[in-house]
Parts: sequence; C-alpha cells; structure tokens
Amino acid sequence: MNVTNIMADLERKHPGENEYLQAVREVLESIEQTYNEHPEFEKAKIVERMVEPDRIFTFRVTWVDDRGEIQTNLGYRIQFNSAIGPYKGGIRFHKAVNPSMLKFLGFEQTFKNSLTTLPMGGAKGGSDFDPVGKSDGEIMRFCQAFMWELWNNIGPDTDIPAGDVGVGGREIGYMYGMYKKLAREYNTGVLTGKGMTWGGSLIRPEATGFGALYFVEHMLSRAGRSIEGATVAISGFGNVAWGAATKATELGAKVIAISGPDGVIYNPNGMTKEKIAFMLQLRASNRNIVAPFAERFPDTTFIPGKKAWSIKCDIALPCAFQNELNGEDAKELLAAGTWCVAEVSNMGCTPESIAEFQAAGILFAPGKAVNAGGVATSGLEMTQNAMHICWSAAEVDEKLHYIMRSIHEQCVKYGTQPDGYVNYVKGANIAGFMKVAQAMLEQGVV
Ligand code: 2IT
Repeated sequence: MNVTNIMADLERKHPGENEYLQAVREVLESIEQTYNEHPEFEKAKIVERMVEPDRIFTFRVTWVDDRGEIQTNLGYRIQFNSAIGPYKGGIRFHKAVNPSMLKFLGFEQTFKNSLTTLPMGGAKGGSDFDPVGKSDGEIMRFCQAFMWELWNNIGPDTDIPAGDVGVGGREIGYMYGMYKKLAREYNTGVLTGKGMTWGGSLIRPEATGFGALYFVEHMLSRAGRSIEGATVAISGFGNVAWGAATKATELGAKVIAISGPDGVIYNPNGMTKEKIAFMLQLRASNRNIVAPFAERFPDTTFIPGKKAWSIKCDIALPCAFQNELNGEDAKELLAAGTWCVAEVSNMGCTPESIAEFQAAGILFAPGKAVNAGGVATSGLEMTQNAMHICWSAAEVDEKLHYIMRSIHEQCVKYGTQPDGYVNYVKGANIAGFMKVAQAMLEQGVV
C-alpha cells in the first residue's frame, strides 16, 4: 500500500470531504507497515475496498413545524462495512451534518466496533435537522418523518441505528414508535438506546462515559498513575460528558470544567450529585448553552467564549464534537501540565494536537478505543433483545469492564513502540483493522 497514492485518489474522488479524508489518512498511516507485511491483503485490495462505504442512502425528510410551516431536511444512512456483523452505528442530528461528516463517522465506527470484541459492522446516519430550540412536538414529527424513509433499510440483523449527537432516548423512542407502526412487528433489536420499559439495556445511557473512564483507569494503571485526586477538564455537557463526569467523580477525580458552545464553566470544587443532575436538565432544555450552570451553582464561574482546554487540568477529556481540540489547545494544555488526554468524542483531536501530545510523550488515546463502551453496550442490548431477557445493571457493567480491558490490551499489543511508549492511535487502528481485513479476505470479492 502506498498511502500517498491512495489518498490522492480519494481526494480526487471526494474533493472537500475533509473530515472523511482526515479519518482515512490517520488509519492508513497507522496500518501501513503492518499491512505491507501481509501480501494477501494487498492482493485482495482490502484497503481500497475498505475506505469506501458499501452504500449510502440519501433521502428528503419533510415535516410540519409548530407554526404550520413545511420544513425540508436531508437524511442519510451510510452502511459502511458489514464484514464482521450487521451494520451498526448512531444517528446524528446537527445542523452541520453532511456526507463527509457521516462517512468519517461510519469509517471510524467500523474499526471501533471491531475493537469491542462483538460482531458488529460499521454504519452512521443522521440529518442536518437542528434540534436546538425545537419543541417536543417538532422533535417527534421530525423523528417520525425520518423513520418513514429509513425503516425499510434497517433491521435487527441488517442495520441497527442508535443515538449520537442530538439523538438521545427521547428521539430513539419516537423513531421506534414509527418503525413499529410501519414494520408491523415488535422488532426491539432494530434500534439501541431504547427506554428501560421496552427493551433498553441498563447502563446504556451511562456506557460511553463509564467505559471511557474504565479505559483511562487502565491507561493510568499501566503508567503507574492513579485517577484519584486528579483534576479533569471535560468539554460538552451532553449524555457523554454526563457519564464521564459521573464516573470520574465516583473514582475520586475532581471535574473542574464542563463546557458548551457558549463558553466554559470553571468548577474548582468539583462535581456534586446536584451538579451532575443539572447537566441532564441543561441538555433537556434544548438550548445548547452551559451558562445557566453558573447561575444555579454560585461556587462556579462561567467564562464566555473559552474552551475547556483553557482550564489547568491533569486529564483532558474531549466529550463534544470532532476536531474540538486543536494544535494551539494542545500547546496550552501541555504548558499547564496536562499529562493524559483521552478522546471521548469521535475524532475530538486534530492531527496537529495528537502530534503535540505524542511528541511530548504524554498519555493519549483515540476515540475509537476510549468511547467504544457506548456501542459495545448497544451490542449487549442487541443480545438481550435477541434472547428476550434483561440483565441487571451489575451484569452489564461487568461485561463493559471486561470489554474496555480487552480494548486496552489490544491497543497495548499492537501499539507498544520499541522504547516502551504506547501509541494508542496506532494500536487501536491496527487491532481494529486486522479483524475486519481477515473477515473480508475470507468472504471473497463482494
Ligand atoms: O459513536 C458511537 O459509537 C455512537 N454514537 C454509538 C453507536 C451505537 O450504535 O451505539
């Protein structure tokens, strides 16, 4: 494989799809050496086939807003790779959603799902629908209209969507209601992240954040460090940030920052139960601002226009959006003494920032390893649905622990450099790739 040639070809075919090209380049650079030790991969053109999605559905979603006006959005489902299992991945509702964003996410999902140890292929979907400021009725009508188009292309053994940015339990509920009506079957396993009374898995809402902290614990313990007493800066205040803040606090760390598009909350005394619960209220208010947190808790300060990375911390956890931490932010964190960065958002760090962290020799791990607990617990939800049973929270949490330990071990196995430094980016990419590549090889040219 020649990365330069493959990338030049992709850039020609998909001009301007920057996030997608960024995600592919990172994986190809990581796997190049290992790939070239396997002439059978080269012969089967595994990489050339893997970088393109199997298929993309694009559809119009038309709905009526509260003023009676007709609105039109674009909807997508990208079925990326089904070598090791049915297509699996979230749905993102955000005004900036476009094919490049969903292709990067679907590509990443393929390797992430492979790392989970469970049999799931990669997919992603979404819409440029902007949930900010929408009423509950508008959200419901949009979700219904979205599913009206999508339902025929998904199924418990075909393609299983879930939540992502802008899609939580409420949206999954509305989408499932419409799916059930159209399919005339109670196929619970067609979506994950469901409500607890109708097939949802305990711990799924917490799983992305909890799993991330379990991963961080493994990283730290290997490096001879502990999370207890460490200061943690978290970006975002949504479902993922909430799970991370909850578990970090439970493990004895002090969460000193959360943030939103409007600025950062400096929280020098750390989280309390009330503060963590208020994060959920902020998300549910649908306003996408974090400032009210400081009005509610006088021991905190709102700093407008600033990112979480402006707060001095030991551990930085990007939990919001892709490329939310750039090279300048990385320099600021390093100067302030940050010694561990774990991406919890997908591709939260730019390539420049990752290069900074790795050059400084601090602990850094990529989203596809750190945040895989979310989709892994979706996989456990599918298993419970298929078996028509419900596991206890403790059973699910124990399995999540096992999975995160296994992902960490795979990263260490494939990412340990001759000098002992663990390149978690390389480790995660090679481990995720090997399993998918082997399956594609054995299944022939399809
Ligand atoms: O990025 C992700 O892994 C998710 N949004 C969760 C996907 C899933 O199928 O649970």
